[in-house]
Amino acid sequence: MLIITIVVVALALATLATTAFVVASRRRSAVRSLPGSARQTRPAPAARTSPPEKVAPPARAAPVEDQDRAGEAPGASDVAPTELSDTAEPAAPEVAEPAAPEVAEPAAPAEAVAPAEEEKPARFKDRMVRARTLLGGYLSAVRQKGRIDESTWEELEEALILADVGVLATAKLIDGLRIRVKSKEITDPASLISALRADLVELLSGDRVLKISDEGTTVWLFVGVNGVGKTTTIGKVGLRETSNGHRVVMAAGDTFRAAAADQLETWAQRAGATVIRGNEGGDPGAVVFDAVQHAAAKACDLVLADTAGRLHTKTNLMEELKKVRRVAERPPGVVTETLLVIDATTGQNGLTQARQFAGAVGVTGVVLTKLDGTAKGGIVVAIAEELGIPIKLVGLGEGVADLVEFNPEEFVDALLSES
Ligand SMILES: Nc1nc2c(ncn2[C@@H]2O[C@H](COP(=O)(O)OP(=O)(O)O)[C@@H](O)[C@H]2O)c(=O)[nH]1
Ligand SMILES: [Mg+2]
Repeated sequence: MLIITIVVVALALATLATTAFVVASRRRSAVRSLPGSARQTRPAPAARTSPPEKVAPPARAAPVEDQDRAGEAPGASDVAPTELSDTAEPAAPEVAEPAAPEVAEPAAPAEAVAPAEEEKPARFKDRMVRARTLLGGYLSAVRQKGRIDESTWEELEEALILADVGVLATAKLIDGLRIRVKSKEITDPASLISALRADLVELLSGDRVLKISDEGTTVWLFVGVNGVGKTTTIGKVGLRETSNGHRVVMAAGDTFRAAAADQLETWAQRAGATVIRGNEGGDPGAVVFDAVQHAAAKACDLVLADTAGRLHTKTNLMEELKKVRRVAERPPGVVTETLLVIDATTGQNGLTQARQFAGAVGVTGVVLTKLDGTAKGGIVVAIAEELGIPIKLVGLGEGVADLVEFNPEEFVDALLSES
């Protein structure tokens, strides 16, 4: 009897232990598969990271290849918009290296080689290599989203600031688009991108004609800081204008170094133009005055006046340029254009220069050089928006055919290119 009782009690205990074990293990597996478990619901970063991949350093080194890699890089979304705006300026150093295949080809020293007729005019999309690959990822991400929400605006803002459009112009563009989305005029990402494109084209559609005076001798003054491409631009414009039937005199108003006048002479020979030069360190105003007198005496109708981006003396550059302008205006001289030459690779610095020169000498148009290769391009928008100065000519390379009339549609297409 005792034995039977012991066996029954032992069996009961064993059953209890088994039941407890099964219940406990079921609970554990239930917790693991709960939908709200913290680790599993943290969003996979893929969706949000795809556009900033464009910002990651490799994008600069190998832009074309990167198009295909968009969407891979987790963690790139950590880059905040404010940080991006700060990086807009110092982009120059790393920019020097991305010798993309398209850019390599125009780098030949045009001065000594091929005549103008043999060179095909440069195309924006082919040359704006960096700008072209900068915004593509952002725009594709905005488009693929399927709807417009707060992150859409963040992407667009980030993209425009990154492309050098500048904080003010970006805010203005975004605000305008937001109003139209609110009023349901724009309802989907594709229309939003089209509207941005149209706004940019309109903003950049200034008067691009370089004016010739009917009375007197036309003078086009070229101003800008050192190294931006003034002398090269005068050479290219001179060649273009002599081909258009004008009789051109070039004034070597950069008397800071003799080499500047020599450089101008090389271009003048090519263009069939005359150069008037003074002594090194001489008065730039006197050189321009002589050039106008010479043009009038020889029945030439156009004077292209080079100026210095720095001076020998402590005289303020802006004061000196005002003086040059006054002298150039003496009859028969008529200054119809004061063209500010800006190097597109200097980013927001270009905007600062534009403000200073515009305030001092009344700039009528901008020539934006070096838009090929490493420039981000958006500075064009910043200048047009903030100063209302039209971009008249653009340098897309060093070759003689690489100075072209600014074309807003082609430019915006290249800037907003998604391929
Ligand atoms: N890549 C590129 N280089 C340019 C362009 N325009 C000018 N340059 C180069 O910029 C350098 C400085 O030009 P220069 O005319 O001497 O500048 P300046 O000091 O303003 O007269 C030269 O090596 C030019 O060949 C352009 O549109 N693209
Ligand atoms: Mg020069």
